[in-house]
Amino acid sequence: MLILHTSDTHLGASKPSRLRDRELDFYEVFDEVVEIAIKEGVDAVIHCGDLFDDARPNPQTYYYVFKSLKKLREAGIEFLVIAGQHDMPKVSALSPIKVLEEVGLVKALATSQPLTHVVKLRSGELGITAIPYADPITIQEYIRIVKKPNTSKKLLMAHLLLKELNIPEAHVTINDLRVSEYNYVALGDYHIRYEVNVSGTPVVYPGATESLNVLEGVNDKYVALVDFSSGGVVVNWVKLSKPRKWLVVKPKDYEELRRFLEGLEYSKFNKPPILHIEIGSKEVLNLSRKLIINLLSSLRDKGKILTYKVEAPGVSEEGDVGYPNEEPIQTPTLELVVHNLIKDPVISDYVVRIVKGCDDVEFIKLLINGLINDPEVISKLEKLVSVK
Ligand SMILES: [Mn+2]
Repeated sequence: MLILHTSDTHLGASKPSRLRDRELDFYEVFDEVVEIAIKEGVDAVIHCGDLFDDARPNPQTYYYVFKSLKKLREAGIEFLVIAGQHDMPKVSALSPIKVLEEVGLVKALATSQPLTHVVKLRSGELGITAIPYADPITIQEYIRIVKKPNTSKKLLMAHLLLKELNIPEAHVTINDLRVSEYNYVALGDYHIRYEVNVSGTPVVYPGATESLNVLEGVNDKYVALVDFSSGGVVVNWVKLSKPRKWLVVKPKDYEELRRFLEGLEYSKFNKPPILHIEIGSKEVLNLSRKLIINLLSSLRDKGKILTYKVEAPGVSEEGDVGYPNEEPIQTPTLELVVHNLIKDPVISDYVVRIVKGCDDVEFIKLLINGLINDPEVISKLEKLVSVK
């Protein structure tokens, strides 16, 4: 029995700078994971949470997820998933994972409660204890109440942070997980690859498949192939080729940066990389800011790099040279377009509400009253029609 373990794909994310190319990066890498699963002929893909970046994915995100998962379904490969915090709506609403389950593309093993499953796969039965994301106290309660499966092959899937990672918001220790009761412990939530073996049981975070920030960006990305065929469980790592590279450069001044960028072999990257520059000092940055930005934006415009960020010690990110286009792009709303066209706030509000197909009785009353009692409204509307 062969299983592909992945997690934290954050589909729909577009960091940094809300770049369209970045959003596509995440889908492209997810599709690579699917292709690897098909090529390796795995029985199932297990996803340990944060499949989506947002609990309300946009149609484009669903489009790409459907497209990739359909390939798995056609190949007869199960996609088993638990919810991470990003897959969980803040208010009472459906997890997007449930949508995928309804159309037959995934098996949602745990979206709000821990559950124990026996999944029938091509090579036999696999028992899975599935624990979705929760706060540390709830996770500890989940671990206490959830039953281990009564099968020969046992897997624990959870979206949580181990205290052994030395990060502040950790949930539990490896000991709390009762690792020895399972053949393999599949984890998600930590974005960097991590593996320990606890008396024969691998405890594994495959890490995120694309990078959400520069700290993750400097690491290679992997999925784990988990082989249950032999006596013990064997983990083989497959390095992903699609993730975009981030380069961290620490030049002392402009000249050093220029020389470095001149000597860089851009063709060796699979995609134009993201540059993260930490210049020697605040003074150097202030002195040569214009030169630096000119150099970088020219590289970006030529398509040699995707985007860049410049920092200096002691210079906070706010108000400094951030990624260009970091400001959210204002999408032209209907209200904005109509208002710019008509200028008159009252009339443009009427028009917007009529265009949107208003069934608000109060508004219709207001509109009729306006038409009857305010001759100016009629004359404005008449002018509008005759001019346009
Ligand atoms: Mn995550």
